[in-house]
Amino acid sequence: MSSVVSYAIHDSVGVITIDNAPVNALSLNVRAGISTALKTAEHDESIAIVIACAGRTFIAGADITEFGKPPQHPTLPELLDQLDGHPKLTVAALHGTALGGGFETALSCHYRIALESAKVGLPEVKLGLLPGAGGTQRVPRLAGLEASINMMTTGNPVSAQLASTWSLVDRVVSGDLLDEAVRYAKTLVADQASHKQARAATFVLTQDDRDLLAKNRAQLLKKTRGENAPQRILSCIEAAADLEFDAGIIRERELFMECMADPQSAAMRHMFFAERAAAKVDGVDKNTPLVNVQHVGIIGAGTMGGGIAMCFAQAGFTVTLVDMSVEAVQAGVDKIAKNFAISIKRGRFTQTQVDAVMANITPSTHYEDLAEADLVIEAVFENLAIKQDVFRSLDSICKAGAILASNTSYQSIDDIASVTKRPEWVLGMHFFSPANVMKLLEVVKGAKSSLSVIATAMAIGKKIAKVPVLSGMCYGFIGNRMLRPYGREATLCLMEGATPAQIDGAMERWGMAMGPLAVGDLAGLDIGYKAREQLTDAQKGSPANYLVADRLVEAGRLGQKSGSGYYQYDPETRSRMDDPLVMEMVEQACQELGIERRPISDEEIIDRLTLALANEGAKILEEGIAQRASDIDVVYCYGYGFPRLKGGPMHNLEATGIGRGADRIRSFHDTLSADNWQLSKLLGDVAQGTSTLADFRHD
Ligand code: T1G
Repeated sequence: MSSVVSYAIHDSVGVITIDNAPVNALSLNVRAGISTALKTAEHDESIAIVIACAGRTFIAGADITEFGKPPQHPTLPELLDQLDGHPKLTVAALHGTALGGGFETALSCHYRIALESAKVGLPEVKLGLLPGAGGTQRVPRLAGLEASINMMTTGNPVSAQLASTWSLVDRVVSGDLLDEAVRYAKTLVADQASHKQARAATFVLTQDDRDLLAKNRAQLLKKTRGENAPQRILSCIEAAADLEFDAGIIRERELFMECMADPQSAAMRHMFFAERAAAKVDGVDKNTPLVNVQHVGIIGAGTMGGGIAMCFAQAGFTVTLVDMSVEAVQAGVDKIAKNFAISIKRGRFTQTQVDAVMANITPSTHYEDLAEADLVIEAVFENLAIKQDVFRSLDSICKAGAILASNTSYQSIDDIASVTKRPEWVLGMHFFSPANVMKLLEVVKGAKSSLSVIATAMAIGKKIAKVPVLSGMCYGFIGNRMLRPYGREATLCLMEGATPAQIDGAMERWGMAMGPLAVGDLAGLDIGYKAREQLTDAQKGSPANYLVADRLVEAGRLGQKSGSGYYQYDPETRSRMDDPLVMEMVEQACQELGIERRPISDEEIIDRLTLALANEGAKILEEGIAQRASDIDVVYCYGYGFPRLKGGPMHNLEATGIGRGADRIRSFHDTLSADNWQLSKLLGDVAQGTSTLADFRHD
């Protein structure tokens, strides 16, 4: 046997055990090992076969790292053909998360037994793919239409119990899985149970079913903003009804190969690995000591502080939520309870679960209650002096060895750390609003932040189900620093000839979750207004960048919260409506500034905004603020609604051609603004082929 697959007979049952850490992915040596074991079992004295896995999970899928390389035999479809046609009765023993090709392997067995804690799923759609080893043909035959649509277009795993109601799992057990599986196999043989093959089951679509498929096609196209894989999955499900099994497999393979060749899948596979790479910090390894954090203090019970408290309480931490007055902290707790009540209504939590989480939160108006906290996160008003006062107090009250973090969006971590005697224990933990929903967490290291403190913050980010990305210190860190040129170009497109609806529409049709001006209205135009009040005219740049935004705020048009900003908002539905008054303000400002408006194409809007992001991202990379280009992609996809099917601003630039991008930036430099469009050195080098974004590391 190979090192990753072993075979032995237990109590007359041949047991194939896969041991390929960390997730038993179906790499070539695993496929070859299983194939060899099946051949051996065909002729030995075993009466049945069990396929099981060592480690924390049954096979979690094909080996994604092999994608894009020439296929190596046996391919997974070849292996599953061998398994499906095996002369002996086969049983898959499932624990952990049997996913993708792993669950397809189980579906090619005659029976499936699972631990009650196990989950099964077909997450390929999250990679821009589809189950390409028979899953789209077997699941409909076993589980029917609605379960198939649910499993394959959401990609979300389901419990073994639910899978058993869909006939995808035959037995759910607790206790020793291998013992139970061997016993189950022996019972099946003794009972002369049939060699149940999914391919033999029938799957028929009624007209109502076909109407449901058509409805799902339309819904998914809108909901995913143009992802192709879900559409191809629905076509596979239709093929499962319209074609014989083998013909359906051929159709599935055709559509799977279309997915594999689709830039959307390359982008989504890039994001899969980018998210995991982001958790790795240069200089940190498994020997880096982590601070033990159980008790978390949060200063500020406002929107951000309350949302942050929810994240930690849900993850089981003890939380002390502090604000200046009983009314303020109680208002924060009430808001948290209200948010959880909505989750209960949506069926996400039970009341019992919420009660347990709420019990983790203790309100307080005394910093002294944080004396024994292991980590304190400050989430007060975005003003440096106020934050420094908070950190002075915390520094004198909190125990030695407590981490002091700021949720600041812009302030210097070094300026904050400088007022403490423990700068090594100070860093930024920048959450995104709403903090209990948005996945991104920017961990911002100060000049003196220790590696242990940084590593602890990154690990805690994962514990509270966030996607942590490390950022160095600069104004706006990674995300908000890139947002400035992005917002600048949106404003200038508005001044130079476009309308809010054209700008936002172009970006949303391109794939952004929300257009830039609508985002401004959502966040509140007064935030930028207040930030600009602290800047000199020179720092603010050309008045064209902000004149209209200032005038909107001065007219009381703060955005959604005041009912109008760049748009009018329906008070009931909060849907946005164009407002001629805005264009009057724009045209007035253009006259004052001598700007002659011109037609601007959607393509120019998209190029200016996406290249503004990528060019600033390249500068951030050159300066060592971000560790790697893919970290920047993670920031934008998880914190700013950048479409995963484009893979983030840096991946998108490479996918659409860095040479073209560099040329467009140079032309913007010459035709729009030399100041705004300085091509980053790194992009210039990469465009010449002297380095790649993926390989770049700040020395
Ligand atoms: N292939 C290769 N490496 C994988 C992998 C996979 N399928 N899944 C995980 N890894 C690596 C991951 O990069 C990380 O590496 C380490 O394992 C731990 O992962 C034909 C075509 C199973 C729920 O999409 O959802 O089958 O960073 O940090 O949080 O139809 O991994 O340590 O070097 O995520 O405990 C379908 C993807 C593939 C499942 C575990 N399967 N994986 O989560 O650990 S396509 C998937 C996951 C397919 C067939 C199709 C999760 C997990 P490193 P981790 P985790």
